[in-house]
Amino acid sequence: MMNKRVAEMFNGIALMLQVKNENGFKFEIRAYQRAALTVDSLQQDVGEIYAKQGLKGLMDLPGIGVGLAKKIEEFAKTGSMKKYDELKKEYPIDFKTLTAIEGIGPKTAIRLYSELGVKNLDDLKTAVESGSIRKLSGFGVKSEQDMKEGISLMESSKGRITLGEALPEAEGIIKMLLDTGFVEKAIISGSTRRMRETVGDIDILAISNRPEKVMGAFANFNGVSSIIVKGPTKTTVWLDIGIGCDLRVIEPKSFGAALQYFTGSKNHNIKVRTIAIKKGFKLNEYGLFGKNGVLVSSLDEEIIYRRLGMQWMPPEMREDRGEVELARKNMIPELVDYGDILGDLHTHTKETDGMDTIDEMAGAAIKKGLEYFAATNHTKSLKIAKGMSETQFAKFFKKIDALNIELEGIIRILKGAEVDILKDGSLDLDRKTLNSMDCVVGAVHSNTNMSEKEMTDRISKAMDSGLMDILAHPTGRLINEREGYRIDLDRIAECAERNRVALEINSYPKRLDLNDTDIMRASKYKVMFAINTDAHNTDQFSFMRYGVGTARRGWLGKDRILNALPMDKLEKALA
Ligand code: DGT
Ligand code: CA
Ligand code: CA
Repeated sequence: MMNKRVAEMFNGIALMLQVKNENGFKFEIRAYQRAALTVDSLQQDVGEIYAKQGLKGLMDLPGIGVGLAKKIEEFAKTGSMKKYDELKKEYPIDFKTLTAIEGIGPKTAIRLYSELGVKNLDDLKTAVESGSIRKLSGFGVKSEQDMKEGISLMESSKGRITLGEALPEAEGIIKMLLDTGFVEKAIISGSTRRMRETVGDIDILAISNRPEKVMGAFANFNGVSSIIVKGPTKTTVWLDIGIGCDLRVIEPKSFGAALQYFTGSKNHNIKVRTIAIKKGFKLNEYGLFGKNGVLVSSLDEEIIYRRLGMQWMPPEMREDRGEVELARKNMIPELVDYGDILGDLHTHTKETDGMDTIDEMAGAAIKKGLEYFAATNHTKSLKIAKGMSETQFAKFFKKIDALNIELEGIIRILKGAEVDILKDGSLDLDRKTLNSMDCVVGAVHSNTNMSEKEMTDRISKAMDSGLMDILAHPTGRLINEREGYRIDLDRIAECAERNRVALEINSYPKRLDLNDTDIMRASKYKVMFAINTDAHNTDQFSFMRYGVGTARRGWLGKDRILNALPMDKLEKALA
């Protein structure tokens, strides 16, 4: 899949144009940014779209005009983009790595380059260590310390990418393998199958009687940057997206055993194998064997678990967090399923920092089969996102009213906001405006550097207003980028229960907030959860599965999910 590299180049071009001339290129910069977002969240490979449908197919994508389509074509044909290469000569800076560090935006990256000669992470580390950051005007010891923490967070996460990057890539590989015609079955295992929030490497299992052909096709896949080991039963490659991928060709008869083994997690497997040994069995990737090495079962995962006296359990639960004990007592809960979600209660439009109009978002939501979705734009204090005032919301809601009449019986658009929870715990819009909404999503975006008590008080006060329906991304963490702000989750969940505020499971791949362990903890309270995409364009409605996977990893059932309710019941719950 080449989406990642294309998106990176578009973003890179936008960044460098921004630096080149702060006031010019505005339109062009926005076009590149929008295209990067589109390509990045696309689940299908742009290379494949181009191969099948040419420039026309590319131009059907949101935000891709003829000029940008030609850039993608150029990349598909040559593996590079002239415009990007030219700009890069002027700014030989590793923007991608540097701007991923908390507190460094493109402008700071340029200043670090022009004033200190910082081009990459190594240079930055040297600059931080030598104390030269604090000497720049506008910087101090504090900002230098923040950068240092940002660097160490980034280094500790090195080598793992988000599920939102890994899963589409793994699916692309599966499709390519099946398309060769030499593969009978191909399936994702490992952490990707468990829907873990980050993935260290992708693990794929295939059944084929032409393994050498399969390995050949795999090694030639367009997302592969190098081949690490190539053999007839196992091949390991390095992918352009920055992680490795193991492909194993296995015997058809050991499919179930291999799937169980390579799905993991390692800790889950260790626990299951210990039980097998206690019962006089031997369990490995080839099968479950009895006393004299007699095969008991190997074809089917479910039967293997059953022979061990356990219920089958969803891969998302296999982390050795008590699921084995439950399975032995036949008490595996029924988890919310990927098809159970009927709506989305947190999305953005062009009026603020979204990329698409409310009409376009409605069209995409209909395509996804949603019964309803809430348009929840940012509020006035959040200036960088063009947050809206009371009057702007009133005007925007008239548009929604009109659209709802047009779309009656097809989809329902709920009027809402992602309202800022200000420093003192008050909400960023007046009571009258908030009361006019169907769905009020509260969120912290500013002054995040508070003590745990202060932050918990602040959020609790906002929920106590009685005006909020959902608390968005409760911890504010960004995977591989920044830690969440400090909160007392027990107090927050208790307060949410009291005020009937749902806690969000934000599906944005970088967020997944609340995460699996937080969900387990919060679900001890009688609180509902809302699994939302936080979509900023039409494609991002597809993020929903990452949130559902996270909810399943937190053992949630459908009855705990607000947006698994049909419209009539949801309306009552929100009222
Ligand atoms: P990752 O790649 O770090 O995101 O996490 P996984 O879980 O995909 O780990 P990986 O790729 O090292 O191994 C895939 C699965 O293979 C793992 O979940 C369980 C199984 N496995 C690997 N090593 C061992 C082991 O030493 N013992 C057992 N019982 N299973 C193992
Ligand atoms: Ca793996
Ligand atoms: Ca692996």
